[in-house]
Amino acid sequence: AAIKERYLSMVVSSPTPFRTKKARAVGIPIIDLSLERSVLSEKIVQACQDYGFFKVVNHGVPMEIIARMEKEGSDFFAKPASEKQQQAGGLPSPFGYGCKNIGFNGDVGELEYLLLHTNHLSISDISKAISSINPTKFSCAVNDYIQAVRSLTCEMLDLVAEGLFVPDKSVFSRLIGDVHSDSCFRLNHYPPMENSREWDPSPKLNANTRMGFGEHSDPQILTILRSNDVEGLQICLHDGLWVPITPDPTEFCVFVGDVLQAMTNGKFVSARHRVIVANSVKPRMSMIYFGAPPLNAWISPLPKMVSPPKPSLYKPFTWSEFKKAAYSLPLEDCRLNRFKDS
Ligand code: GA4
Repeated sequence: AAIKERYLSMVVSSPTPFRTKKARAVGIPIIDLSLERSVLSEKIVQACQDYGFFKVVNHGVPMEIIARMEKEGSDFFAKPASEKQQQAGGLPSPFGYGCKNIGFNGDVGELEYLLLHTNHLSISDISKAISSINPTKFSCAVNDYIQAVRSLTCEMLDLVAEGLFVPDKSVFSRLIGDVHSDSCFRLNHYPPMENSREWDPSPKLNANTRMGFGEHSDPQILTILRSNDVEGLQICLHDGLWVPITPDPTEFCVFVGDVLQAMTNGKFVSARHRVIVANSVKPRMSMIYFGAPPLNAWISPLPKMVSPPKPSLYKPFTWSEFKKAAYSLPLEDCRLNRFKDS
């Protein structure tokens, strides 16, 4: 009881950015995708509304596809820094290999990453850069993984449309399934603190944690994240409380992005999240698919989500316009506020 009380007082009294509470205690939804469709659509909509975030189990993505992608990712990050930089550092910005720098506005984190556009051409380009001996091994792993998570994303978006009783059931998934979709894929690698001398680390947040990836929401429609078993991900609840998400390599984490917030006229709010690297011996690695519209797609609140008591919150914008704004602003900016309807 004494420990519990101390824990609770910590939760309540620490300054806002570091107030955290265990995910189980706040009921972060874990949704079983093998459930019946009508139950599922209701659960997903509820989770998107309450948290902008949920986890899925029984998702149907073969473990073999996930494991192959994970192996390619860790093999890449195990290479010497100079090699990673040389092989994938020079690809068209913002894609390719990056280390610590996030975006173009001075944001930094304790991580290295590989950011790829999901079109076949750019994947085959990066694969050739990474391995001249066997370029198809990497591209096959990425293409198989992307194909599997894309269809999972489309399925979940159709369920969202059903749960919202939107007449056009593929209004969201069509944007991601489009051949010109601007979706991207990212591998994030957070080295353990033991390597920190080699890494010239940024100041510690406290005794043994560092900011891996600072607070932000994802600009796209829906994000699907899978990580190894190393912790670090936290999400922010609507009341400002930060919740650590227990890592589970068999599950996927799903985040509502800014575009889905706009299309649902604010019924869903994009999930603010961050990664805090703790003193682990093992690196955290996450593989993240960001489902996005084509660059020229117009985004606006769906007619079904707008009514006299709920007037349109956002003015129409193209994904290209929104993306440009996102890249011109700091990572933590609430960029949708700049697209408010007056
Ligand atoms: C967050 C989600 C994706 O990782 C990403 C990120 C992008 C980048 O790292 O290049 C951004 C960031 C993300 C949001 C605001 C802008 C763009 C860095 C940044 C400061 C690839 C994306 O699409 O937006």
